[in-house]
Formats: sequence, C-alpha cells, structure tokens
Amino acid sequence: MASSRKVVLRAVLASLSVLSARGESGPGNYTFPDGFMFGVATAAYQIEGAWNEDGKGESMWDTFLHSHPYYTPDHSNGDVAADSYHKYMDDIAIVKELGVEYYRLSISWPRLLPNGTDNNISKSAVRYYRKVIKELINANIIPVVTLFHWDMPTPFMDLGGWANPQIVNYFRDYARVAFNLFGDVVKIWTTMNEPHQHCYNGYGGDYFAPAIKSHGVGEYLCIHYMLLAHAAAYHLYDEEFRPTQKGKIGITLDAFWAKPKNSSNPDDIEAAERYLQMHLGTFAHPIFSKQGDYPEFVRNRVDTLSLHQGYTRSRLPYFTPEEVISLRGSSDFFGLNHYTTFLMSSSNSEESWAVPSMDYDTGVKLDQDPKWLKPGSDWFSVYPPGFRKLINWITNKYGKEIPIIITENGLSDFGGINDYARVDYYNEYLAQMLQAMYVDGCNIQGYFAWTLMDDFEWKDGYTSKFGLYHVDFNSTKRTRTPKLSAINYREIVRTKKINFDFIEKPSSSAQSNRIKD
Ligand code: GBH
Repeated sequence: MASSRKVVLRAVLASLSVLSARGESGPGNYTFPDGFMFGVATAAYQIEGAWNEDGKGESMWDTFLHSHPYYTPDHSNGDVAADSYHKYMDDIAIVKELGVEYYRLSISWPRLLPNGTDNNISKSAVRYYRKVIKELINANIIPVVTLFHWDMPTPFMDLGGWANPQIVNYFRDYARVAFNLFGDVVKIWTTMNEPHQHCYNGYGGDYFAPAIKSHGVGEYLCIHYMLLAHAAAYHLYDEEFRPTQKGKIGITLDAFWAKPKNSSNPDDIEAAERYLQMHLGTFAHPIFSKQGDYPEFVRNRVDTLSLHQGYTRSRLPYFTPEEVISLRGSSDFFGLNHYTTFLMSSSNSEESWAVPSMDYDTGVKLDQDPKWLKPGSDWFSVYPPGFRKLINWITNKYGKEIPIIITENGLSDFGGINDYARVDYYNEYLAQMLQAMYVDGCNIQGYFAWTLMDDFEWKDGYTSKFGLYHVDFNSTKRTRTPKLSAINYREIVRTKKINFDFIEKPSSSAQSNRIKD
C-alpha cells in the first residue's frame, strides 16, 4: 500500500520533471552556469578557538564575553569554538568533501597583529594562515578572505573602535600586512563583513559586542569610518597590490528583504522602501551608485531629525568630496549576505525605540509572518521569495554591471543531523536565486553557504546552529559529521542543479515548506 503510493508519487514527479526540463514549470529546471562559484563560508572568531594561544592578542569579543559571561544563553564564548586553529585540516577535508571550489574564511586581526598595530606581526599567525591557505590551494579550493568579521583588536576598541577616525589608517595598515603576507596566494578579498549588523547591533544597540548602546550617534560614526576604512583598503590594494597580485577586492553587505506588511497600503510600501534605503542603501549607495555618497533620502532624514532634536550638526557625518569619490566604485563585486525577510509597516515611534536611534530615524516597525517556518533563532523565518526580490532591488538600484556574490545564506535551527528544514531552505533559496539569474537577468556569479559547520553563533552562543556539518562540542575532538543538508548541497554542486527529491523525507515531515509568493 505504502509502496504503491510511492510508485504513483514517483510517476507524478517524473512527469513534473519532464515539464521542468521543457522550462515550463518549477524552478528546479535551471542549471548553474559554467564557472559559477560555489562555496562555503566561516569566520575566525566563530570557529578558531585558541583565543590566547601562540601570542594571539584579544579581540573585543574575547574581552566582552569574558567580562559578560551571561551574555549568551548557554554562558558560552569562542575560547575553543570548533577548534579550527588546531583542526583546520579537518575543515579543509570537509570543504573538499562538499565539492565546492571556494572557501570563505576570515583572518583574526588580533591573531595576526596582537596589539592591532603593524609594528608587531605574530609569526605563529603568519604560519597558521599561510598553512591554511596553502592546504586549501593544494586541495584545489580557492580561498576568499575577509579582513574584518567583527573581531576588533581590544586595544583599538578601547580607543573607540570604528568610531575613532584614526582607525581608518590602522585598518589600512592591517590590510597592507595581509596583502603583503598572503596576496601571492589569496586572489579574492572582502574587506568588511556586514557593517550594518556590526554597527547597528554593537554601537547603536547592545545585541552584539561591544554593546555600546550609542543609539543614533555611535552607529553612524561606526558606519562612516567603516566605509572609509573599506575604501582605504580597496585603494591600497588597487594601487599597490593589484598590478602584481591581480586579485579582486570587495565588501560584504547584509540585508533582510523588506516586505510591506499590507501590500495594498501605500504607507507600508513606503516603509519597506525606507527600511531598505536606511539599512542597505546607506552602505551600498556610497559604493555602488553612480552618484555616490549616502542616499539623498537618508541624508535628509537624519539631518532633519537631528535638527529637530536640537543637535547643531547632523548625527550622520558628511563625506568630503574627495571621500565621496574614493568610495564610489570601490568594490569589484557586491558581496551579499541574506537570511530572512521582515514585514514592514510605517510607525512614528515604538516603545522599544530610543530617541535618537537608527530605528527612530527609519520609522519602520518590523514583524514576521507567523505562518512562516521559524526553525531556530528568534529573528529567523523562512521566506524564499524575499531572496529573489532583494537581488532584484539591488540590481535595479545599482545596475547589472556589478557582479553579485552571495557571500552568506543559510538556515538557523536547534541542531540535529537530519536537518530537513535546512535541505528545503537551500533548495528553495537557491531556486529563487536561479530565477533572479535566468528570469530577471541579475548578475549573480557566486554563492557561499553559511556555514561549513556548527560554530559560535554570537548572541545565541551554541544554542542555534547554521552548519552543514554537525560539530560535537561535548568532545575535545570536535568531530565534524555531515548533516543531510551537506549531502544535498554536495549533490547540487556536483550536478549544478537542484533536485528537490534528492533527500527523501520521512512521511511525518513530508509536507513541503515551500511558500509561493
Ligand atoms: C551573519 O550576520 C554573520 O555574518 C555571521 O557571522 C552569522 O553567523 C550569521 O549571519 C548567522 O547569524 O538585526 O536587530 O534584527 C548575522 C545577522 C545578526 C541578523 C542579528 C539578525 C538580529 C538582530 N544577524 N540580527 S536585528
């Protein structure tokens, strides 16, 4: 009985795939183009551990979590994490097993420069990163290296971190050391990971370290000098290293998709656009637009509110004309991290908003649809169509010339090897991305799954998981074990196609999570 039903189902699926092959139905029919970059991503603080070994300096995450042990629900930190400092050969083996050609990792600034400054370069760190990069290349995996994935050296954090204008020069110094030491073998760099999340949650709020809570002031300083530091590193590379090293360098920005809560309410439609301008345009417009500088809308909004609030000057700093020019076009690709969608409605003020704050400046209330699957972190829901919409928004604003590389995308859950929700998530989000490429003509050149293996997930500690591989945090071996999503991703990479039926679901979870727009 059960098996005959299965036969019928197979027949139905077979006829569907015939349709698909003709391009008439289903997003699974598209094939990833030759040369499409498939990868997987990690970040130093989240996996390396060895927080004080071999002369490593402290990052602000080390310092913050040691002095705030209750910040994470499990009172954990990244002291050991997945122990990649010692187990990097295991990491490389599983990247290889996935069959991807690219691995995005980050360098820990305070591991390489224990004081943050370039007068003291750690020999063990140089040895470590060179070994990792060399072993990747030996395994035919191309490294993509992020310079800053949130682990600011503590001595600089004590001086204000990104809010201190001099950090621009110190970041450039760090970048120079990295290009000098690794640029012969690293050909793709990203300067910053998600300046928006970093500044909004760490300088504006207290969701992330350094938890400064300088709403509406600190976050704009952070944004401003992070952007300038990015441009400084870009031009350093472009002028002094690119001629010989011949690589690419860009930035990674993040965005939720902003869906109007009520799509027939003009206020909500405006709110969604306002949200995207404030939270993505603020970073993307200075770099990727033809005009450069902060979006006019953001400029006016923060200037006007600042004046009303009694400030003599805008809380959002101004770029000089030279700085506008130096930022404009300062990225060889648009690195995009995307995870989830929020519903947007207009609001003048909410109890949870400080005044001033970026929230208040934005004037948008965020919700998620309770019908959307919510498999892990509280901010995370599954809404695949948002991915395609977001890619289109970026393409419409900044043009098709700039290649988009998805530098992170993945699902949050609470763990387990049989991660059907993650399998579905990758299938569905990749299908949306393929439609953005083939139907909408967006210029997407690569995709990096977040993340290779379970890691230290910032605010969530080890309670929520994003890994394709399970890591046994109870064992000193930190054994890595593939989840179903790893097997599924490997198949996508191997066949350059999404096969929605590759992982057979047990009937209890057979219902599909697919959401149609
Ligand atoms: C990425 O950003 C990171 O690059 C990566 O290190 C991390 O592990 C991964 O995502 C998964 O979280 O913005 O007020 O709604 C993290 C993005 C940060 C987005 C926290 C949601 C919730 C607070 N997330 N944020 S809020």
